[in-house]
Amino acid sequence: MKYSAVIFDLDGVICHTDNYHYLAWKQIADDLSICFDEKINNRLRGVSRMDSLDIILETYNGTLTDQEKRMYAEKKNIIYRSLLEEMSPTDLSDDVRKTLVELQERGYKLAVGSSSKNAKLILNKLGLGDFFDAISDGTNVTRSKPDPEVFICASEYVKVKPEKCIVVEDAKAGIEAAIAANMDSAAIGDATLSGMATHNLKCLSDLLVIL
Ligand code: B16
Ligand code: MG
Repeated sequence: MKYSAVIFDLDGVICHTDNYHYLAWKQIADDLSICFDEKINNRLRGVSRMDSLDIILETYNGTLTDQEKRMYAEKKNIIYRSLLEEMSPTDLSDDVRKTLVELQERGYKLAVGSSSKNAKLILNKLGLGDFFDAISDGTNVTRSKPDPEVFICASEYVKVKPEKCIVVEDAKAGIEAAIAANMDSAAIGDATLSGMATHNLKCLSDLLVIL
């Protein structure tokens, strides 16, 4: 087998919490009278919470102290987590479920590589709390994608060399992180537009043909 491990980004690959992120950030932007739309929201894909706030503040007429920034980021997270309460195993698509199960049966190590500090909560909500061999997320890294740290950690957790890992990502920053980690990548959604990935997928089960 060319690869021994598959590292999945979470938001935009396994599930779709984009709209929850959007609704939560929108409330913060409205509080600060900042214009915020889907186009700006797209730039937040794969980007950490604090880096996302900095992008939103690009058009803010004023300055916030670090303490105020932390307060707004925490407020966004409280709104976001209350929206996540809506999630359940029915939010896992048949295509994603089928792909994960088949890859596990074929003997691949399966890991998550997500920027989110809420990754474990989301996986539990989806009924995938115990499914993956390893979870590398926003709680074990100090640097955000496009830095490769989150994927390097995932490969170390499953004890597979980077050259034998493939990353599945929906964000350009995530594909850049995979390249920096010396890993092949499969892009889905927005990330396919970057033209930088090793493979482009129309849906997750296309992986079953590539691997
Ligand atoms: P949190 P991923 C990323 O998840 C999201 O795409 C991004 O929009 C979010 O800002 C980031 O997680 C941090 O999330 O606020 O929950 O820590 O795509 O890397 O799985
Ligand atoms: Mg993503």
